[in-house]
Amino acid sequence: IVRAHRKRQKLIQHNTIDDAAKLLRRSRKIMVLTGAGISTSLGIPDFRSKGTGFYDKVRSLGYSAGEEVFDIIEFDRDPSVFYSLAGDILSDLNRFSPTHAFIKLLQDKGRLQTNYTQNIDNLEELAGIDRKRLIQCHGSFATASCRKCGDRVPGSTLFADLRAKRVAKCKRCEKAIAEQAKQPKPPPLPTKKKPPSKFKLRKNDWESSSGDDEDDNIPTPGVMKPDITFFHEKLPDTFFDRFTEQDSKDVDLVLVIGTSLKVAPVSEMPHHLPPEVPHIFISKEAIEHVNFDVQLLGECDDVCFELCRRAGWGLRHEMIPKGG
Ligand code: CNA
Repeated sequence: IVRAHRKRQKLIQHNTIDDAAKLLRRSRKIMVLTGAGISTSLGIPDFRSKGTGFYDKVRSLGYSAGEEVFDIIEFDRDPSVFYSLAGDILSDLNRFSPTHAFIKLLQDKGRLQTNYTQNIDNLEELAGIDRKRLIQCHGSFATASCRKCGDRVPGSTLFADLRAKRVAKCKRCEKAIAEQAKQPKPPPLPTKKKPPSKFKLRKNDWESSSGDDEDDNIPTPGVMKPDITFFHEKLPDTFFDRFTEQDSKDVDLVLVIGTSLKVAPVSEMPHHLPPEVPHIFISKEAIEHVNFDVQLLGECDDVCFELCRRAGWGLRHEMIPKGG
């Protein structure tokens, strides 16, 4: 569904926070599309906010673009770049924001159709969003897999390495290598001089890169990668299946919260919904490439709290920062 941005046609004349609260109250199948902005109040930086965003930090360290850190081709070439920086957006927090609580409230009221999140912090799950109503469009840090043998482990087993900026190696590969080393070595074959090879074999990315032919035979463990979707990787099938087969035809309100809506194909979703479905945008910065019926600009925790108040719903959750 990637295609050039086409502005959504605005058919409905709604534009105030009270209009938004009314839309909330009358809707039963709400699609919530979230981004990194819903977790910044917890201290997890987003990507693109000026000054505080992760991409500015990456650029200040000399990388030309933040996207490099999350590019699968770059990762397979040199995983140390990702491991030296990704700890900054890692969260093993035991709390979630009032905006997460707001989405859970919609679920409790039987109004949440689906929460499509671009976030990888897995805090929706902590907030109690039902797995059946949650699509983690870009995966999450909850699990991790070996790039060589595919072994999947809980993501938290990588956290110490991520924090220490150390590339995490696959334990299963390491075990297999150790087992192999214990096997008795076969007697040496009678030496027959190999004719010099014209071509050097292409090395597996994760094999020794010393350049010494002998070392090519030494097995090395694979590198672990959190199961987050990198640039040049495909989004999970559940994203396309649920959206095209169900939600694009069957939602009555769209809430887009805390995202710059710059990453396709998620950024294209509003254009694939019927024009009569109202769209509400809640974020700190306005965006111009999509026509929203209502744009509510500010801290999303405050806006969600106020929306609930005007809808007559109590959002009971500690404001972050406290007292905010
Ligand atoms: P982004 O491009 O960094 O945009 C975030 C948007 O949220 C910006 O426009 C901000 O103005 C806005 N914003 C920031 N804080 C707040 C706030 N407190 N209240 C309201 N608005 C706020 O990030 P996107 O999510 O649009 O981009 C998608 C990327 C970001 C995904 O691939 C994620 O994996 C990735 N990401 C996720 C996390 C996380 O999981 N917490 C953190 C950093 C990046």
